[in-house]
Parts: sequence; C-alpha cells; structure tokens
Amino acid sequence: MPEDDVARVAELLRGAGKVVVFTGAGVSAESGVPTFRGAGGLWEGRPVEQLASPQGFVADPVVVWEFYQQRRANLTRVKPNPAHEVLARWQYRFTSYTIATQNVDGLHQAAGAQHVLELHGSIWVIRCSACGRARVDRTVPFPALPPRCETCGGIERPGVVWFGESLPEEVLDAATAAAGSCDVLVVVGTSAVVYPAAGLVHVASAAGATVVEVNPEASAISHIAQHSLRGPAGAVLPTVDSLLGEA
Ligand code: BJW
Ligand code: ZN
Repeated sequence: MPEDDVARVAELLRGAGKVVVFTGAGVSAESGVPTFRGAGGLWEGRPVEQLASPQGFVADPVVVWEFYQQRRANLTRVKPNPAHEVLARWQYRFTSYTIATQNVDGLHQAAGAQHVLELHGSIWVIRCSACGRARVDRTVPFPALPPRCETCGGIERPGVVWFGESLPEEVLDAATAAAGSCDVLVVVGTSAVVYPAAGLVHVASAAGATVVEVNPEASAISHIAQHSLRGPAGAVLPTVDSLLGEA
C-alpha cells in the first residue's frame, strides 16, 4: 500500500463534510467471520441458491437454519476489529456520516456505531414466515430447528435478505439518499457484485462523490474508485485514521 495513497485519502477525508461508508464481509474478515465468495468463503462448495433464497428455505428450512445457526454460534465468539472501531469513531468526526453495511453480523454496532443501515437485514432478527412477527433473538443454539412462532406456530426464518427478495425499503432509501449527497464514499471489503446494494457506489459516483476503496483485491467497482487502498481493512483504516489526526 503506497504511503502517498493513504496520505492523499487522509487529506481528502480531512476536507470532507459528508461521508458515507459502504461495507461488506471483508470488514469483518479479520474478526474471524468468513466472507462469502472466493477461497475459504462461506459459499465455497455450497449451493448458494439452497442457502440464501426463499425457495431453498421452503424446500428445507432445517438445512438453511443449520447454516445460520453455525454462523450465529461463530459470531458469539468474535469481536469487532480495528476497522470496525475506526469506522465507529468517525461518527464524531464528520458533519454527516452514514455506515451502510451489507453485513448481517452486527459488528459495526458492537464497535459503537450508532446509526447503521443494514441493507441485508440482521442475523440476530428472527421473523415468522407465516404472520411476519419479528424480534431480536440471540439464542444459540435453538433447542429445536426450525424455531416456531409463539403467536401462530409458523416457521420462523432469519431476518436477512435472500436472493430475489427486496431490501428493506426505508433502509435502501436512506442509504441511496446519503450516497447521492456525500462528498466521499469509502467502500470497504466488498466484492460489489450484489445489487441493488452495489448500486450505491454508482449513485455516489454519478453525483460527484470521490470514491475510495479499501480492499486487498480488486472488486467490481475498482474502476470507479479514484483511490484504491490495497490492504486489509484492519490495517489500512487505522493508518488512514492516524494520519487524519484529532477530530
Ligand atoms: C477484505 C478483507 C479484509 C477480504 N479487508 N477486504 C444481474 C444483475 C444485477 C442484479 C442481479 C442480476 N441477477 C440477479 C440479480 C439480483 C441479485 C444479485 O445482485 N445477484 C448478483 C450476485 C448477480 N440481487 C438480489 O436478489 C437482491 N434483491 C433484489 O434484487 O431484489 C429485487 C427484486 C425483488 C423482488 C422482485 C423483483 C426484484 C437481494 C440480494 C441479497 C443478498 N443477500 C446476501 C445474503 C444475506 C444473508 C446472509 O448473510 O446469509 O448478502 S448474498 C451475500 O452477498 C450477502 C452479502 O451481503 C452480499 C455481498 O457480499 P460481500 O459482502 O461483498 O462479500 P464477498 O465475499 O463477495 O466479498 C468480500 C470482499 O472482501 C472481497 O472483495 C475480498 O477481497 C474482501 N476482503 N478480506 C478488506 N481483511
Ligand atoms: Zn407467526
């Protein structure tokens, strides 16, 4: 990671008023949360359509729940890393600051971030697929799978967004509005292949924002980014933060 790139990004952020951070699985990788795609990813050798689609859930809710229960169990053992911590601290630095995450793990909030837009829902929310009753539930493991709704006896599902499902409208609207009016969009740890979330980068870029990417690898939006900081978020973001100095 060339030092002058980091310095230029720090300079850019020092002059910025409105900042949006758009994150993906890579921001949690150094906490011990696997990413989805690529070697060692959650989906390596697994049928994605079976585990992350409403059709897969209807076909076999227990298999899908076992996948999510394993991830929930792992999440009880991990903690936020320095990238989450820097991103949480930045909420006190800028006039306007938004974290829009594709992650369902809750680690931004665990690091102290207050207003996180969860584009793909939360693994800690459980929703009844029959009556829609939703609740936060951190039980791990459930005594039996699938968990059942206390109100109607229906099968409960993880409160996440699967392929073919709409993103929560107010969350996507808020993220789109923030991206469309920010000075700088910082894209951290996402392959940026999943839409409409990845569309936030295009929204920001078209509205004239400077796009900064933090990722050890190139992603689908690298060609749009003015600055690409190639390294792990847990090392890159603290370096940028230290160059930013006191708020
Ligand atoms: C590091 C690092 C380190 C590693 N530091 N970085 C064709 C074109 C456009 C769209 C579509 C299309 N065909 C189908 C669609 C729609 C589909 C889609 O986008 N598909 C594409 C894959 C082709 N989208 C949808 O279905 C969405 N809904 C929708 O479109 O509704 C519209 C509609 C609805 C109804 C009727 C009609 C229309 C919903 C998408 C939901 C995605 N859900 C998932 C699962 C969530 C639940 C769960 O967690 O299990 O969300 S999929 C999965 O991918 C998850 C993630 O949030 C998402 C993005 O992944 P992410 O975060 O980018 O992770 P990776 O693994 O891909 O990348 C990790 C990155 O980190 C890499 O770049 C690494 O290099 C990097 N990294 N270590 C920094 N230390
Ligand atoms: Zn119910």
